[in-house]
Amino acid sequence: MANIISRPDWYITEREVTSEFAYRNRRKFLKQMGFAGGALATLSGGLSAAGKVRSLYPAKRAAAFNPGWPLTDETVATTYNNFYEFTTQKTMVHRLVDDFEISPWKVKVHGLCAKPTTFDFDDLCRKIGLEERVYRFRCVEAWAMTVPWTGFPMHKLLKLVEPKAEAKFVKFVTAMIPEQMPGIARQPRYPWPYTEGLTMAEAMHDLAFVATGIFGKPMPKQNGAPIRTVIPWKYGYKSIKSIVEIEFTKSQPETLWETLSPEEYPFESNVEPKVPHPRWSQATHRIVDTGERERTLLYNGYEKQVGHLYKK
Ligand SMILES: Nc1nc2c(c(=O)[nH]1)N[C@H]1C(S)=C(S)[C@@H](COP(=O)(O)O)O[C@H]1N2
Ligand SMILES: [Mo]
Repeated sequence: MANIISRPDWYITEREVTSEFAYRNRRKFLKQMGFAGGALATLSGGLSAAGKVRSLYPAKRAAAFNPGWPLTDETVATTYNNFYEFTTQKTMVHRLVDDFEISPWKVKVHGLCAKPTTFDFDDLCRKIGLEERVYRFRCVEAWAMTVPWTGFPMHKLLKLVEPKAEAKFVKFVTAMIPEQMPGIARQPRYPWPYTEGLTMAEAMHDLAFVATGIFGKPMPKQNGAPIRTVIPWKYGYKSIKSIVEIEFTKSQPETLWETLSPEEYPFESNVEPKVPHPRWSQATHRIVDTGERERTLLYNGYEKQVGHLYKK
């Protein structure tokens, strides 16, 4: 979704695939040379240092969410990122997150609820507890990966503050710290902070997940540390990173992408292979580490679980 006016996205994507392969070859080379450990330590920089919650990892994998899909290569999943607060160049995000401070971290949950609360991130993890779920993840740019996420179902968090009956939507807000996030100043016309939203029914669905880690470890900063959402039946941009605020609202919240381009990135944004993006097909996607093409399934394969939410 980079450069929504000046350049089609597939251009960016293909260019970055090339650099991804170049990177992987370099890694192979380093491995042959016996430097793999050092190279990986540098390249996966940005792991959360939240010491107290570290003992919660690795969390137990929930059997119902372990369908046996091959997992995406961990290095690819943590070095090929969309996080525009840092840069629009996917393979560079992980190199720009060092100054981003994620501890201590607070999440304010407020709006139409009986018990608005500002949670300390570490306390929240220990209070709710963590589990692991393997989900398919499909970006609107037609690439996909399969990731073991650690965290908890969103409803467990939302219920803590007792949402009121008038609450129809949930709005999410990402941290906006321009001194630590160099991408913000580079896109001055974007309506920062990054915001996203769900209907109440979507947010309370058991598949809607709040992730605090991946691959059995605390969330790398480039993947949205310390806390992000994962909504596996919607395009990737609905899964908002580094959340500082959650608000229950009566009316549909504005989102960054819908504000920028409503025809391309509407509020609902379910994965629907038959509904093309105005500039490309959504019928297939590329598996991000193997490069294989696959058919995209309705609701990213989660039709059985979420289809009832959208029956008209
Ligand atoms: N705050 C914020 N959240 C964000 C984004 C972003 O730029 N900023 N990019 C989105 C997009 S387009 C995708 S595909 C996913 C990518 O998540 P990943 O880097 O963990 O794969 O994050 C989403 N969440
Ligand atoms: Mo995306």
